[in-house]
Amino acid sequence: MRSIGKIKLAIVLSVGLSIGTQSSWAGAPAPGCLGDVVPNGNVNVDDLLAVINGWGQTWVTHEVSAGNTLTFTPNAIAAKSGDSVRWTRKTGAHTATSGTNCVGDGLFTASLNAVTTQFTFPIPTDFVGDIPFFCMPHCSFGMTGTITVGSFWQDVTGNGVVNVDDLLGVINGWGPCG
Ligand SMILES: [Ca+2]
Ligand SMILES: [Cu+2]
Repeated sequence: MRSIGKIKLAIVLSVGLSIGTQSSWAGAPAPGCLGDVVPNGNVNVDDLLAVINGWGQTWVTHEVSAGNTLTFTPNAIAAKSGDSVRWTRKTGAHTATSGTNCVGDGLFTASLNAVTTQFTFPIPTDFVGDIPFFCMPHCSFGMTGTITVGSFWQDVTGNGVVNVDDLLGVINGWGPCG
């Protein structure tokens, strides 16, 4: 996509080199502040650059297997808002159950056995934080894991891909929030 490349180059050139280091991801955008990708209450060139840096990223599905070693593999999953996590039973009978200290929190629970071999959990698009999970029969043996969910605010339009729509979303929201 040479035109996209030109757009990106043009934007980078037009904003010049006066931009300092990108702000850290300190919190969520203000409600109703479309385009505040780097959440600071103001839609500006920082947000434009964040969208450009995230260009082409999409929602993805993270694969986790459950096996007779009484472990989830991997047991630490780095995901982003809107991604999915799919558990696949390799051997034995397990569950994928959200919660901590072997106590379910009601977000999800599913059997993983010879009959039901897979379960997919779509991470809510507005969720950021940790989602701990465990296997009910084997939790006391340490069969646990954690999904660490980072923000995907570069996807301004919330449709699962960072593209020109998100660039336009930032431009349309330009200026102070609220
Ligand atoms: Ca988008
Ligand atoms: Cu298990």
